[in-house]
Amino acid sequence: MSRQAKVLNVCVIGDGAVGKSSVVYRLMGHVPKQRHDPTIEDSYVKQEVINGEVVNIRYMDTSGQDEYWPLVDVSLQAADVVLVVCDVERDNTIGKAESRVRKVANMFEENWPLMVLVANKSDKEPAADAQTRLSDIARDLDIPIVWTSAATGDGINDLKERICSATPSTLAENSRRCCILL
Ligand SMILES: Nc1nc2c(ncn2[C@@H]2O[C@H](COP(=O)(O)OP(=O)(O)OP(=O)(O)O)[C@@H](O)[C@H]2O)c(=O)[nH]1
Ligand SMILES: [Mg+2]
Repeated sequence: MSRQAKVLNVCVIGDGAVGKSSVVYRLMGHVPKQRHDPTIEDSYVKQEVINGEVVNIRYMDTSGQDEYWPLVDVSLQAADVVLVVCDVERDNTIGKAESRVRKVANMFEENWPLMVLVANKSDKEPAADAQTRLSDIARDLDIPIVWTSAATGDGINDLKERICSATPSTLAENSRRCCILL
């Protein structure tokens, strides 16, 4: 009997132009485009072997614009992992990341998905106090923080390791169908 494939749903949220799509491209093993092409909603699947098991990691890339929050909300409902991305160069995106982390924490009450604060654009000069503020948020909410640069690829392997430490909760569509042999 074949093993059932599992799906690990990873929802990527954060303010506009912080680099969500670029981080997803890197996680997919591609080099991101430099041009900013605002996302409404995209989804990509990459197969990984986690603890000897094949897992389909589904990256749900979302919009940074508040008007699309209802779409983000739907993606979040299915998430095993939530990446909350900010741009370390833009101070306001750090504050927005904090409010998004709190929003997700409230949505899930006790059963939080694995949340990771992604401090992106680490190749740039961070805003004053960015490091302290991000560390405070991560400590207050007891979530890990990973510094990344989607531009250079720095930190992407660390992020992938964090993602792969989560437990997939869904079975792949085909695996849900069962066949009974009589
Ligand atoms: N220097 C630098 N630029 C980056 C990095 N990540 C993304 N960018 C640039 O930032 C801009 C926005 O990147 P996107 O990945 O499109 O940002 P996004 O968060 O998906 O944007 P929306 O979909 O509009 O919310 C692009 O010009 C990217 O090339 C990074 O780590 N370093
Ligand atoms: Mg995008």
